[in-house]
Parts: sequence; structure tokens; C-alpha cells
Amino acid sequence: MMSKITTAREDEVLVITLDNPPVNAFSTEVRQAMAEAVDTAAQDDGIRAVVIRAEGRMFSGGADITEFGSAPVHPTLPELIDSIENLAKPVVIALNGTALGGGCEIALGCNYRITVPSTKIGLPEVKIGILPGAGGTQRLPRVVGVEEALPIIVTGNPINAKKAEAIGLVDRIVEPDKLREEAMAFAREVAGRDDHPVSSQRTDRIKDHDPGVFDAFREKHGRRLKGLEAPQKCIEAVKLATELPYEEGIAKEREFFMELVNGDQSKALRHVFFAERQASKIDGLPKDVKSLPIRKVGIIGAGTMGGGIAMNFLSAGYDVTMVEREQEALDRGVGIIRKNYEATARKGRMTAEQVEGAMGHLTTSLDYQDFADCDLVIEAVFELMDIKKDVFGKLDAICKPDAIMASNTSYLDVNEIAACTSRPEQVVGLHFFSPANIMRLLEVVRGDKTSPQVMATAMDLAKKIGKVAVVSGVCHGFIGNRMLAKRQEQASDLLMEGARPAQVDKVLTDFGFPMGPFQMADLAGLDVGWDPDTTSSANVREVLCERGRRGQKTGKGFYDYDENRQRTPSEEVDAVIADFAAQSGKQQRDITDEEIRERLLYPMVNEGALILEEGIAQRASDIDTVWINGYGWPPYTGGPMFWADTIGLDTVLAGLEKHGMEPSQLLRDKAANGERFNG
Ligand code: 3H9
Repeated sequence: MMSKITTAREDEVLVITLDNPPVNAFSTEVRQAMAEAVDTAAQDDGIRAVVIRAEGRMFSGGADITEFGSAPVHPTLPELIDSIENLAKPVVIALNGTALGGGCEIALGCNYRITVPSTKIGLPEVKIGILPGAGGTQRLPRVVGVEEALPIIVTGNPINAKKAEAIGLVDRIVEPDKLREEAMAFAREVAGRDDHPVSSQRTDRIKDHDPGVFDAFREKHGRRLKGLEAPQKCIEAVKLATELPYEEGIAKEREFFMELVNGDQSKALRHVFFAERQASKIDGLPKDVKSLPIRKVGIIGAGTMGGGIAMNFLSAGYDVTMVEREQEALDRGVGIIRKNYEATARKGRMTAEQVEGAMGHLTTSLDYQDFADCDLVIEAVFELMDIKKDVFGKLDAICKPDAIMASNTSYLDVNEIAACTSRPEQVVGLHFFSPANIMRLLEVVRGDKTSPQVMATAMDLAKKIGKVAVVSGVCHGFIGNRMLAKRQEQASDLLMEGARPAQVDKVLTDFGFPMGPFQMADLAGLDVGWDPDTTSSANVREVLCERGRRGQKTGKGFYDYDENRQRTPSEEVDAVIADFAAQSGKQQRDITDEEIRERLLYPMVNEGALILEEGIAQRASDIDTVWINGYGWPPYTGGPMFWADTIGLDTVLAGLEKHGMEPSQLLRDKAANGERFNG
């Protein structure tokens, strides 16, 4: 077996090379072998400098996250980095690409850092609910100053090589093919000197900072830090770096790290990290399946959905042909796409050239015939089976033989749609979420006959356009909307029993959702799927629509909105609810927040269990991935199924029974055996 750490002696320089694909994680084996190599450098008087470098497409993704939660094995990463920093010989680190977490912290423990232009450096630990625990919170501020260190540590977003050089995090940037040679030259250049910068000993960048910077940072990022433990600890740790001697600061960092890594939030966020990566894998797919090449994509419909879907492909450089029935609708759709891109450019997230580049890939047409050379066609037409069937019949006649034909349906039976073509194996569901250019989730709906090749292509494509894809079997509403329906049912019932929209919504926002069901309805529009010609005052929603309360766009829905879209509860809505409640004969009563939470969330978990039982989802973690990326479920609880695991499946079971709901067999069995949904 190839060793993950190799050493080579070149004159007076020891080169230590890390090679641990796929991401050069600092696993126990790597740490032990690297510590031995560092020891060699310390012992051998002939060695006057060290170069640390890596093989592969990046420097390192950091500590091996799979080892978290087990007892620490020596040398720990902090111990290894200390041994590097304490070496009485200069160490130059050559970052050949991405250096994250422990990968960045090890660089901070070296005296000199050299890299290539494409490198991204960062401390993303906060995203998995921890803080940099190998000296990052104490060394980074000492190297780049508090103002620069705070956002890197607290947001977890990486910076590029140029910025890293500007703030003093790297010393030199060189061309990739020169990296090794330049690192060697750097090492030889500094070998004879004895004034090497030692990060932990530096005070020059932390002695004059504005003490108000921490509170200002908390204030500025308050909304995104809400409910999260790790960012608060990150801020606290950086503050301590400015107040305590290094040894005391590092002891505090370790204490915070251990506390966070063993806490529920980090366990949940680590689950989310692996769940997203697992979701891209399709069970039972033959190993030799190759994706089909996709270059040109056809989209039917230039409305909100079609336009949003088109933007995904345009941004990723695919040619897109968008077809509508009328020129006016096409023009409007194209106008909105351009407006969206220009808004992104105004925020500095796109250049004017990139806007034109994306728009340059778009062609429009009124004729399906223009789909003839498309590799993939996605329809985003009205959600009615007859219309979908008509569209797929036409596509079948026009598309080339190996083209993939996809439906963006959010509920309908993909098998029935596929059956009206001569090639159901080429048909798949691609369920995007609105706004489709922003939401990360994509449900890839696998029909009974969808071919493995089409599935593999869809999953690959999702990654290329930056989506998190989850495979779903065919059922009404697939994974996400099927579970959502259970929550909506309860939300409506709760109103009839005495809860108010604001109370129900608040229970969910307190839980960590960005909004509750009634706020969501107001945002989406109460009239989605409502028909003014056939309306019959059958429920609260219909009556509100009839009264012109159609959501935020009309200034009123379940709530009243002012000109700044601030909402207040509405007496009119309360009266409508009271009328329906009286008709339903249900006794109005005070309902506790706890009951609301249980009745909204437990039935979702139960539906998730049914979805698993029926094989609609491949694994529990896929359900979590859907809810976190498509419906705002707070990631720090791990998603519905992981959350249920955390609070205990027996608790969920008892709750369902208490509220008179029928638990699924899978939930009963797992609860009885003390098992979890997620392994
Ligand atoms: C840390 O460093 C702690 C210290 O502060 C303190 C310690 C005391 N460990 O994402 P990909 C797997 S905390 C284990 O598809 P990409 C991943 O699951 C760490 N495994 O590749 C996947 O496995 P599989 C701080 C890891 O090129 C495979 O590698 N660092 C790790 O799209 C490929 O991953 C982070 O939080 C890991 N650290 O993106 C960075 N990283 O093939 C986490 C990846 O079986 N990592 N895997 O599904 C990332 O952000 C991305 O993986 C990275 C590569 C950008 C590196």
C-alpha cells in the first residue's frame, strides 16, 4: 500500500509529501506518519529546512471528520502542528490548492506559506458546528489581524490566494508548475536565517485592534447566527486571542472545541455534510454506467419556473433553447432572466461580461421542432396530467433518440407521463424548487422504467449546475411535498381548534425555520391553484382569495402587510377562521406551543418513515437533505429524520399516539428496538 506520507531528502531540505485521496484529510495514520517525519527533521543535523507539500487536486480538506466523536488519538492535530511550529528549522508549506480547516491550520503553524493563484484557503469548521480546534482561532488573528480573521472563522467562507496574500496569510503566489521548485528555493533562501516568523508568538497584528469589533460583528451577522452555538464560540475564541497569552487562549480553544464537537448541533451538521454527499449516490446502479453527454438543453415554459431552470444551465455554460406558445411570454421571460442577472451583477457577484456570456447561450423559439438537437428537454408547463401528456407526446416525435425528456412536475405520476412516449426509459422527473435559480435542491424522480444511464446523467448534471440532488421514487408529491402536505393538514386543523396563524408560524420560526406555513402561503400567493371561476368558499384559503386576500402581493393574506412588507395579524382573517371553526363544530381552546410543534413535525417524521418503508427514498439521510435544502428545515437539527433520532423515536411514537395519529410500522419497529433512522 502506498504510504500517505513520504519524505525525500534534497540536499539540506527535507520534503514531506502528503498523499491521502480524495481530499488529503489529516487522518490518524497521516498525523502519525507526519509526526515521525517532523521528528526526523528535528533529529537530523544535516537537515536545515523543511518543505511540506501534497499530491492531488488540493492541499487538504482538513481533519478527518469521520474520526470526530471517537476518543482523540495522539498525536492530535494540535499536537502535530505544535511540533511543526516548535521545530528549530524553518518550514515552508506549499499549498497546491484548497487548504481548509486543519489544512489551513497546519499552514499557520509553518513559518512560510507559498501557493498558486487558484487556491482557496479557509476555516469552514463553523459550518459543521465546531470551531477551528487546531490553533486556528489563536494563530489566524495573530497572522492577519482580528478584523480579517473574524469573518474567515465565523462565516467559514474561504478566501482566494490573492486576498490571502494581501492580508499576510500567504507570502508568495507562483505558477502551479513552478510550485515545488519555488518552495525548495524559498526553503534554501531562509535556511540560513534565524528570524523566522512564528505565528503563535506574534503580537504585532493583535495589539491595536478596535475592541468594539466583536460586538459590531455580532450585530451585523445577528440574523445568520440565530440559534447557532458555534459562531458565538468562534467570536469568543478570537476575542480571547487578543486578551490571553497564547497558551491560555489555546487551552480555551480546546475546551470550546470539545464542547461543540460533542454537542447536538455539530453532530447534526456533520450528518448534513455526509448526507448531502451520500445523496448523490444511486443504490443498485451498475458500476460501468456512463453518463450521457449534455450540451444543449431545451426548456418548455418561460414563466417563473422555466426561467429559473434556464438560468441554472445558462450560468453553467450550457446552450439553452426556451420555447413558449406566444412571443410575448417569451419576451417577458427573457426580460426577467436578464433582470435577475443584472441584479446579481449589481451586487458584485457577476461581471457584466458574465451576464452577457450567460445571455449569449440563450435562444428562444415558438416551435418545439427546435428541440430536435437538444440532449435534454425539461418541461415546466401547467401542472395538469393531460397537458403534460400532450407535451411528452410531441417531444417523443421530435427529440433525437438518446435525448432525455424530463418533467418538472411537483406531484404528478412520472410513470404515467413516461407511458405516453415510445421511450419511457428516457423519461425522468427533475423537480426544481422555486426560485429555481437559487434553491439548491433538485428531486430526481426515478420512474419504473427510467434507465440507469439517464439517472446517472441527471445526478452528474445536478452537480454541474450546483444543485444538491436527491433520488425519489414516484408517489404523489415525491419526498418533499408529500411530507409538507402532512404539516399543512395539521396547520389547518390547528386553526379550527383555536390556534392563530401567528402562533403556529412562531412555533416553527422558534424551531429554526425561516418562516411558518402561513407566512409561506402569503409569500407564495394563496391563489396558487385557486380558480376564481370554480371557487366555492369551501375553506379559509378560498374565502381569503375571494376577498382579495391573496398574499403579500395583494398586501394581505393570512396577515396584513404594510408598505415595508411588515406583517400584523388580521382581525378579518380571525373572523373567517372563527366562522369555519363554528361550522366544523370543533371546540376552540388554548393550544400550547408544544402541542403545535408536535402536531406539525411528528406527522412529517411519520410520513418520512412511510416514504422509507415504501422505498420512495433510498435512505433516511436523503429525506433530511430534501428538507434542509428545499424547505428551510434548520440544518443544525440535522433534518426531520435525524432530529427524530436525536429526540428519540419512542418520543415521536408516543407523541403521535397521544394526538390520535396512526404511526407507521417502520417507526413502531424502530422505536421498539431502540433503533435510529440514520444508522
Ligand atoms: C478540522 O479540520 C478540525 C480542526 O479544526 C480541529 C481538529 C482537532 N474528512 O466534498 P467532496 C470526503 S474540521 C473526511 O465530494 P469536493 C467526502 O465525504 C474539517 N472526509 O469533494 C467525500 O466522500 P465520498 C474542516 C471528507 O472536491 C469525498 O471526501 N474541513 C472530508 O467537491 C469527496 O468530498 C471541512 O469542513 C473531511 N474533512 O470538495 C471541509 N472532506 O466520496 C470539508 C471531504 O465517500 N470538505 N471528505 O462521498 C469540503 O468542504 C469539501 O469536501 C472539499 C472538497 C472542498 C474539501
